[in-house]
Amino acid sequence: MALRSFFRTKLGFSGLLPRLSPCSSHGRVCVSQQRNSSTAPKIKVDFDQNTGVAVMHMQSPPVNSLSLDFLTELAISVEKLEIDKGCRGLIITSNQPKVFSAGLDILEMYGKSPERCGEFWKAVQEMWLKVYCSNMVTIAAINGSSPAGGCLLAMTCDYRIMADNPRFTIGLNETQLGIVAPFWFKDTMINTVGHRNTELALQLGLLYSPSEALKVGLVDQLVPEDQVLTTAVKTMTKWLAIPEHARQITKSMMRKPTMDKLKSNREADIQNFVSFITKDSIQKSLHMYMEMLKRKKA
Ligand code: CO8
Repeated sequence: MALRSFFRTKLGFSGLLPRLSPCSSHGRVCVSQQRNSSTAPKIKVDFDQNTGVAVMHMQSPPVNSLSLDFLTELAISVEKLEIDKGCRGLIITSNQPKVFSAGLDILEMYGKSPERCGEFWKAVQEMWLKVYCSNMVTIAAINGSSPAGGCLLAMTCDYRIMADNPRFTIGLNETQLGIVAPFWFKDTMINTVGHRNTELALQLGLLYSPSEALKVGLVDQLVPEDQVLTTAVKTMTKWLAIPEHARQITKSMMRKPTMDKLKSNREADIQNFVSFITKDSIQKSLHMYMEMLKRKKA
């Protein structure tokens, strides 16, 4: 079955082309919707057949925010690599300066219909399931800031290497936007940094500097900015030297309960998200947050 129709029929994706909602009255929103509707590939994959390692470059300007199109492209790229038996390792990195990923595209959650919000959330779930449950070794080469969904994407990998630049931050800052990280974001973080650190991080919406992130175990290694990718490639060699079957079973044993929890609650989780995000008070918080981002820039 062609991959595109596989995604449409098995996963319920509606295809790669964006479905744009009518432009909101806020000029800024319209501009960014145009940005999201760009047909340029948002993901570039370099696969080295000799080493069995693929490097996935996120290249969605300006900040690799995870829009519906972006998430769909990412999930399809991971799926393609997953079914290629020659591919054993995946490194995820960014081609955007200073930013790994700004997390979920806020414009996908603002002023959208419940149907569109549901479609978006399904794609967020799909991205997480594809990467968290991958049989491949996955390494996040975090060469810039990585808030919220960007942090989730990094935590979904097996190992995290971050650029040692104090201007970069990483964390699940959802409460700062007036929203609540869903249970599987929380579970992924608990599995990474433990219960107490997660409680502090989530309630306070903490964004950690690289050294703080290393201290709590949110990232595994810090290296100079220009060595993030080369270190990821070297680290991958070590991981790939472990007997593959044993490593894969071990990974599955560690992650399956978390994965099963979402798998058996997907529809309810989508409904929760839609009813939460479309509330007037939450829409207002998102609007204020976007205004704050704009003011910060001015
Ligand atoms: N979505 C959409 N647009 C964004 C986002 C985003 N997440 N982040 C930044 N942008 C836009 C900015 O508004 C700006 O737009 P414009 O050029 O039109 O003014 C452009 O990208 C560039 O942004 P900056 O000037 O701020 O770029 P910097 O390089 O100075 O900073 C940062 C980059 C650090 C990434 C900064 O942009 C930032 O902090 N962004 C916000 C990140 C954030 O808080 N993301 C949270 C998203 S929510 C999420 O991921 C999980 C939600 C879970 C939902 C659960 C509900 C139940």
